[in-house]
Amino acid sequence: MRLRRSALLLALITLFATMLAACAQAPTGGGAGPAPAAAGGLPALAKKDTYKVGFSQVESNNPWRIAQTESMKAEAARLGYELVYTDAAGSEAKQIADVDSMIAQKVDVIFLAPRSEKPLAQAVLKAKAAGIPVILLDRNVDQTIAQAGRDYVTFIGSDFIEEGRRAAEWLDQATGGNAKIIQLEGTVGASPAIDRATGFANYLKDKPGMTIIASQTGDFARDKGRQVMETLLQANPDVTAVYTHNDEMAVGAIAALEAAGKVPGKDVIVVSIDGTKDAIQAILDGTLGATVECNPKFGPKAFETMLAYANGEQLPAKIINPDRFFDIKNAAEYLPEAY
Ligand code: GYE
Repeated sequence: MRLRRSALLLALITLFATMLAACAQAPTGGGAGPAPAAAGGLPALAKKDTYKVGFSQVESNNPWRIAQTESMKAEAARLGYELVYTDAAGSEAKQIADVDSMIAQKVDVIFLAPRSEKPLAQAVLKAKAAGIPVILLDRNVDQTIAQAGRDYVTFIGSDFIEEGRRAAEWLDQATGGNAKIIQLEGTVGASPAIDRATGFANYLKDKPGMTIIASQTGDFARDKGRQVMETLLQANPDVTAVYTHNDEMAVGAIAALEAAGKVPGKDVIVVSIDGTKDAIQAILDGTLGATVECNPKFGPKAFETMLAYANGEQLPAKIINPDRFFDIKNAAEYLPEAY
């Protein structure tokens, strides 16, 4: 008798647990509550005919960003998806608020181009808690706070350490292994700024003739780059090379060099990263030596990755875009394609 009663109790408990689990896994088509969890604790993405997709952009003050936004918008339009687009105008606080608003609008997925590694990692965690999967575009977040496969789906972008290494290798060859270098860094705390500095410095470790004599942030911006270069030039008139973390700062640095009576490309060799139209033109003009490509045309890859996730495919922690390299040998050929 006692045995039968405990068996009945067990059956009841099992039934109740099954019902609870079924509730937790119920599809949330009406937007009621967070989506079910996929493997690894990530929010799942339902398979649907159409999606409401968020894209949180960092800023729009440079051609790289504009090309990326255009590519995202074009692909969303081609697929017939609704795109909720925000521009943080270079503010971390605004970008965090932008992600909050996307959560409130119950987008299906968020594409996030995080301004810097740490503050935006918190935004990733908030989206996860709300049951919205995040795919990082072009910049990564701090891995001690948020991780691919656990807190966000994946990162799509370039190998920034390799970009920095390639810039250093070219500069080493172009200067015969002898250079006094000024480095203009990207946005403080942004993964491409951190990694491009690392890749460059690592290459120079066993190059005693190559020294970084000054290094400061120009916030990935043209005019900031020009101003910082102007100041650094006064303290370091013996500079013979400039490494900038993006092309906008290279264009700014070239203007500052010219204003100071230097001849960029002769007195001072400049190397950069991105591949914008202005940079390619500067290569043709002889003022910029070379630029390592960093491809901004993310649209097709971003949405393809999102659909692969909805299909339950296993995705790597990083999806790396292949980057080309531009110098005087191929600049003219690439110019019509540049943005
Ligand atoms: O190089 C720069 C942009 O995060 C990879 O950010 C991107 C960088 C790119 O502002 O021009």
